[in-house]
Amino acid sequence: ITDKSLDRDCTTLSRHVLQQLQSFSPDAQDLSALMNRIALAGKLVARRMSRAGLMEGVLGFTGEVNVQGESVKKMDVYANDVFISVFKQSGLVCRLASEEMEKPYYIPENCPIGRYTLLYDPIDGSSNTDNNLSLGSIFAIRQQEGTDSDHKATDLLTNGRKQLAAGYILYGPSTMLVYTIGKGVHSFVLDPSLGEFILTEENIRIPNHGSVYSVNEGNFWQWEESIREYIRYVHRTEGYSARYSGAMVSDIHRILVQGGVFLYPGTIQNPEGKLRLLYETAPLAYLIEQAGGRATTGLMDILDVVPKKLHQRTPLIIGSKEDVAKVESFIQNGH
Ligand code: AHM
Ligand code: MG
Repeated sequence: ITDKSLDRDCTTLSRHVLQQLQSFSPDAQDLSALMNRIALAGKLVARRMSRAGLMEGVLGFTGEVNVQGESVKKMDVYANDVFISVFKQSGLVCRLASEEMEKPYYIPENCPIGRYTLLYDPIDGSSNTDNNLSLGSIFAIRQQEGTDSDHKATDLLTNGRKQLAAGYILYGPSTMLVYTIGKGVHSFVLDPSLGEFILTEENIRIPNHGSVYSVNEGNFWQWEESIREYIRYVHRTEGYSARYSGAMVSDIHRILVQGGVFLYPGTIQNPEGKLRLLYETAPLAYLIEQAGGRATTGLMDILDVVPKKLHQRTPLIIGSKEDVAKVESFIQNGH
């Protein structure tokens, strides 16, 4: 074993966050502790998923419908609660807002000093849960502004440039955590024998162009003509490959590594599309921009969108700079 590999084997997530900030300031300590908690939630979710088919009561639906009008799976509830319970013990987070909860969840005992809000999608790609396919969790951390004494959380209705940290956990053949605190994008793999996320790549850069396009083409006739025209362009241009898994964390992770573009456009019936800004599109936009890519609604950068409500949706076109620009030019100029 060389010193270098030993060093790499020892760079845990919390150490990495501290190194990024190069100081022992209170902020650095806080962010390191917060990322550590997110990692713990990821480990708990990964552990349950790894044995899901062997245990009673893990897979399938609860019978409830969430605030988005979607059927809730048992795993959605479990993962949602895991994040709440790990942050209850952290002392740092006063509020959590997620895809599965109509209103933010307050932890009153953390509120006088709790300065942070966690925004998260506990299970991204829920339809993959019962099939043993890739899933994700998406997260972002924001500073709480004001006291929010009326629990209306209006300070969350600001643009994505206010995010302090963002990233995702990918539950694939291995469990990965990819994050940014505004200083590049870094990936970690969970070593189950150590129970630690270990650094695997620092300062990941997304290629400027890639051959993958990732979109649910089943919606073809529901889209605006400009999106259909872009897809026709892809079909007649040599070298493109379609990849769409049903979990955007895994599709966007592929694009982060290999380049390309992921699209979830609006439809004529739902011009805002499906994905939600605060805990899906804005965190991923922040991360992909930090890696040198772009994320847009087609008309404006995702990070400039100011939501009117907590669960606001946005169209999403995200990935390599050149590929995103190509889609944008179809939307804005028709070619
Ligand atoms: P979810 O958080 O309820 O799972 O929804 C988000 C997911 C994305 O991961 C994925 O890209 C998309 O929804 C799939 O939706 P569709 O089946 O409409 O293509
Ligand atoms: Mg989701």
